[in-house]
Amino acid sequence: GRVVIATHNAGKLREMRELLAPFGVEAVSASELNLAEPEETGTMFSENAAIKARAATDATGLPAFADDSGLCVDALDGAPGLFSARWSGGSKNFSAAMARIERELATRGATNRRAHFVSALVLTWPDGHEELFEGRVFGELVWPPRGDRGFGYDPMFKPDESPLTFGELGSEEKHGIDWEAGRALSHRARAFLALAATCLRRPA
Ligand code: ITT
Repeated sequence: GRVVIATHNAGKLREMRELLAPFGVEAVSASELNLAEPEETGTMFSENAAIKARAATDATGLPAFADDSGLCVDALDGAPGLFSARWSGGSKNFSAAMARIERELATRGATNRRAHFVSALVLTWPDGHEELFEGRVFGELVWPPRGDRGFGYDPMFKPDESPLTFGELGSEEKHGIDWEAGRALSHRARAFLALAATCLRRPA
């Protein structure tokens, strides 16, 4: 059947489509359906993902996936975290958001450049049932940013598993999915791997 991908973020939508593709589900996005964006009032990634997915299911009567994600910087006490999209301002300027991270690290005289991405993936069903899957990836912040292949904060984040930033990796490498080994690289691919393990048939 059809599912809604409840996002208005083009980079995220592309990745979620790629991650769903092997399962042969027909996916339509919240932007294609002109669905309103609900207010993200939660205090945790999982709450905001549930708000977005449930709003899409309520509006369409279809199952819906939503991802709420962010970059958490250790030396900034986890910021921008839940506010990762909001740090880019209304114009979604991630060069400015990355520069702000670098500036705040400098202001604090921080030498610790550890950070991680989080993805909370919620699947809601018309019968009220919902499921939550999470993925995380740990790494280092680089400066200046490198690569233009990803979106958001990708050019500034280098996962521990690779010498390249997410901005330098192609999306196959960023997902880094190995079905046989049950491994993935990105936070989002790790969340989808957890989902695949429980409620979807593994791709052939
Ligand atoms: P939707 O709510 O419509 O899905 P959004 O951009 O507002 O879109 P979030 O509230 O989850 O999504 O914000 C997460 C932000 O964190 C997002 O805008 C990106 O800038 C950043 N982010 C999340 N995953 C990322 C990734 O894989 N690579 C780079 N940046 C990422």
